Amino acid sequence: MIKDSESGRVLADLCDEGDTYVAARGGKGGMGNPHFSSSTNRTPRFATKGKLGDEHWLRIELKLIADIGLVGLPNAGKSTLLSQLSAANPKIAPYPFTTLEPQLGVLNFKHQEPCIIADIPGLVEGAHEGVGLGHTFLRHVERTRILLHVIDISSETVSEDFQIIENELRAYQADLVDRTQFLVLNKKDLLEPEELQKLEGYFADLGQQTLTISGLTGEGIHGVKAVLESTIDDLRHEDELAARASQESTQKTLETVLRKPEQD
Ligand SMILES: Nc1nc2c(ncn2[C@@H]2O[C@H](COP(=O)(O)OP(=O)(O)OP(=O)(O)O)[C@@H](O)[C@H]2O)c(=O)[nH]1
Ligand SMILES: [Mg+2]
Repeated sequence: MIKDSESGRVLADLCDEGDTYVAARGGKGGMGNPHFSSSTNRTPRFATKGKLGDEHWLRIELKLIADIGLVGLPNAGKSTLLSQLSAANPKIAPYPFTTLEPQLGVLNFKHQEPCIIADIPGLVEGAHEGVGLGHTFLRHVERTRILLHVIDISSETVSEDFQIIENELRAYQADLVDRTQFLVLNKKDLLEPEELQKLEGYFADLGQQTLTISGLTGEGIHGVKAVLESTIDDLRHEDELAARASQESTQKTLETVLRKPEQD
């Protein structure tokens, strides 16, 4: 994304491969001496200078284009989940802020085209105001279709943990929380079945779609893949319908415009 550095106005958004944008045009070229040669002056000793080109200060932002984004508090198990879903080999360790830069993985499906998952560094309370690392990286999930909010259910403060991330997403960009989102209840191996059931009930009452897994043992990973595959299928189908509808409406507008002179 290319923005004017002073006003912040978006000048271009290069989303597709091969997209180009001329940010500053070069000045008109000068005329070299051959231009002035004539039958009487075969080797003119003068030339004209070119004009100055445009100058702008720009801000260029790189936003990863991934289909699925992993968000959550540090140490929740995001990188572990990425390593289970894809062939990516991110660093995993039992302390916060193991992941310092976004990591990408490719998720292959049985019947669908593969999709890209982005694991971003852990978010903390106040991330949208610049606390921790996360806020810098939230822009990388802006363009994802699905968010997986990974939560460590062995934490003493699960509901607060959940709320912190929800608040951060909302504070960063309100429509991030409205995105297709699944709450991944991770580390089920550390909980008794009754405790687990209670938590699942709690989040279901909040209207959350939950997926319970253990990133460590791999339990529930198949379920996550299946849900992602069918969700991606639905979203791609919606995209196709939207594209067709917009094509039809352009066609109709064109037809109306073309028919108008006849009526006049
Ligand atoms: N018992 C258990 N431990 C897990 C599970 N998933 C992840 N862990 C452990 O939790 C710790 C943190 O995992 P990571 O995948 O590095 O967590 P993260 O969310 O990527 O952390 P940051 O990169 O710091 O944000 C590691 O020690 C993992 O082995 C799980 O399902 N069960
Ligand atoms: Mg990590």
